[in-house]
Parts: sequence; structure tokens; C-alpha cells
Amino acid sequence: MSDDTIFGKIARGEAEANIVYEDDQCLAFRDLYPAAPMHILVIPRKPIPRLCDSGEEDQSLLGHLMLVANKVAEEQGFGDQFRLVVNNGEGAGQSVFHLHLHVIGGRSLSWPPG
Ligand code: IU
Repeated sequence: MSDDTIFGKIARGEAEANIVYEDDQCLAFRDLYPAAPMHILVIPRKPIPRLCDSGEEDQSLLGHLMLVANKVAEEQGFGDQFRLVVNNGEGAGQSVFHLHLHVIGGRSLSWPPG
């Protein structure tokens, strides 16, 4: 699968990002245009465009992304008040078509989101 997105480039080390965590399956970096005082993105190295493009074979990877989001939230001082968001598809707000989890915190968050 080819992946010309900015996140694909970051995952391959071809574009810069403020990386706060990485391992063989994923990486986490600060969002360039944060929606809250604390806003980190967790992405798989595997180029999955949208969550709906993942499958059974990705079960362990998807679980890993959530555990990394949790670890990063703890390490980066989000405390126990934060939100995970996955925008799936343009109509849901997705603008970069390489799967990513938003980890958002550092302010009070309302519900439902817009
Ligand atoms: P979205 O769910 O696809 O809309 O989220 C994309 C996020 O990627 C969004 O929060 C942007 O601020 C962020 N981002 C980034 O961190 N670096 C970039 O070069 C670009 C977008 I383009």
C-alpha cells in the first residue's frame, strides 16, 4: 500500500515531527495545530488509511495503539482526564488519510463534539 500522506512520511522518517514515543509498530507525536493544550497523535507504522480499512488482522495493532495512547497520556502529564478520538472519513472530520488516534487533554472537554 503506498502512503504519500504527511503521517506516512513522518512514520518513514521523511518528514519531521515532535515525536514523544515510538516503537516497532507505532509512533506518537505532538499535533502541529493543537485543538487543546495537550494534543498528541498516535499512528501505526502500517499505512491504514481509515479505521474502516482495518481488519481482523489488525486486532493486536489497534489494541496496541490504545495502550500507547494511555501510556503517552500518563507520561505527558494528561492525568486521568483525556479523550481519544478517531475521525473516520472526510464527513467525520478526517483530513489526513493515515489512521491516527487523537489524544486530547489539558482542558475541560464538552460532549457531544461538533
Ligand atoms: P484529522 O482527524 O485527520 O482531521 O486529524 C489530522 C490532524 O493532523 C489534525 O489535528 C492536524 O492538526 C494534524 N496535523 C499535524 O499534526 N501535522 C501536519 O502536518 C498536518 C496535520 I497537514
